[in-house]
Amino acid sequence: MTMNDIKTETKEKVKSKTRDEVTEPPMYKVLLLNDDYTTMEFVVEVLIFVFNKSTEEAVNIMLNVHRKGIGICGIYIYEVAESKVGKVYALARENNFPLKCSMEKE
Ligand code: TYC
Repeated sequence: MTMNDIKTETKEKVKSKTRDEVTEPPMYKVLLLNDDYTTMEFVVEVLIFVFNKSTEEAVNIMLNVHRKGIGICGIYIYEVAESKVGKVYALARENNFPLKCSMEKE
């Protein structure tokens, strides 16, 4: 192996590492679904507590879901989206609301 071969190999390794580091992870939309029983107040609280929304943003998202049937609460990497969906279900269950939430690859 010549010095040039080694240089070329090293450059290739650096290049592919750089490419890996800039590759963005797949993102997931967390969706909230409307129902007739969950209170508006509870949905707003969930959006503030789980999705870190301001009161104004939370009210807008909740009303959008209430009117359209479904709405986006946020877009996250897989693990974060999954954790937020889990938190929504835990809170809904504790409070006896049938609130539904899901995630979808962007
Ligand atoms: N439709 C509910 C009501 O009128 C409010 C609501 C909004 C429920 C958004 C769920 O994801 C939801 N009380």
